[in-house]
Amino acid sequence: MLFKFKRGWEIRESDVTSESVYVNRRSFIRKAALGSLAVSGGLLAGCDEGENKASAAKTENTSQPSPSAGLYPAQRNERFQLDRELTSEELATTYNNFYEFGSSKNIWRKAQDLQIRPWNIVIDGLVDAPQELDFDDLLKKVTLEERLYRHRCVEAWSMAVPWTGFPMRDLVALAQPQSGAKYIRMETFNLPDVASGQKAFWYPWPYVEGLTIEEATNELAFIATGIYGREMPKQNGAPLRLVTPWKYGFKSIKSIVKFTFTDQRPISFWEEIQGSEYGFWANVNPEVSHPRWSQATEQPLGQTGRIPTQLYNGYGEYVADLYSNIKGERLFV
Ligand SMILES: Nc1nc2c(c(=O)[nH]1)N[C@H]1C(S)=C(S)[C@@H](COP(=O)(O)O)O[C@H]1N2
Ligand SMILES: [Mo]
Repeated sequence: MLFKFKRGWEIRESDVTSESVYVNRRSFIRKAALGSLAVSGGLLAGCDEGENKASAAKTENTSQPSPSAGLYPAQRNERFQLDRELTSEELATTYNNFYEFGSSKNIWRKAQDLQIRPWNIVIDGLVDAPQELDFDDLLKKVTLEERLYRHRCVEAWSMAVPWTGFPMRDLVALAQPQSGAKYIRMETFNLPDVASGQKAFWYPWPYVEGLTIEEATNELAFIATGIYGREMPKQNGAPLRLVTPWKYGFKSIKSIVKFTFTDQRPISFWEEIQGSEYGFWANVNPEVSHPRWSQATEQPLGQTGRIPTQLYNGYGEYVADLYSNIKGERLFV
């Protein structure tokens, strides 16, 4: 109901060149080549089910009782202050990128099909403590806190939300990486029968992302398990997702099932699709444009008017040192 009227800030889907345009163009070419390939509804960009009518309450997981619900809300860590208003919970939980459930922003209903309990997490590779553990057992080994962070999508929309979670360095400590481990490769589930976007064979499923160990142990790198003082809604990447607020949003991989410590730089989902548009580092920089979007300004969800984008999304004091000795690399987009 709330969204029957046009939002002032609104970027209509028809006005947005989504992250999927390149692949969809490619998919049309492939389909033409394959001739009579039947395309089932909903797999292509723009096949939206209509207006968002969600209320945040409706997005709550009602199918299973959660053993960890009592951990929320967690105490706020006041070190991380915002320079802007929080995005409304309703917008942040109904305007999403989660290509596993389709390439529109309106995937929150479909995402409810994801079963998040039990949720097995694999930690493997170059570590002294390889392990498989249940998500709720992982939560017993960490201390949850709330952090207010900005989020900047490469599509040039942004939000500011209260995440609940724990520092990624605590997960790294659990794994006990060996000295040869230089990167952490993360992977999302691969369940095409549940997440119909994964039936789109032109995407390199499962979604993969990666960080260097230095990035992952930077104090900003966060594993989020909740948002707005409650458990993570499925559409935002339940039960656990990465949050790296100085990088473009596509780095913040959702619904992670595996952390692999490796000496090889991981090739991420979007890099595999179009490496010239989505590099490994993908740090926010208003001066480095993406081929399809200027990065100079951004549209905060829920606001009228654009605002300037900041280098490292305003987090340079925390992360600029990570990159000061890296030469000859494309650090931005
Ligand atoms: N597994 C997975 N993780 C993902 C994505 C995705 O499609 N699949 N989209 C990314 C992009 S492009 C953005 S901007 C953020 C969006 O997070 P939000 O929906 O919670 O705002 O999730 C990122 N993580
Ligand atoms: Mo994004």
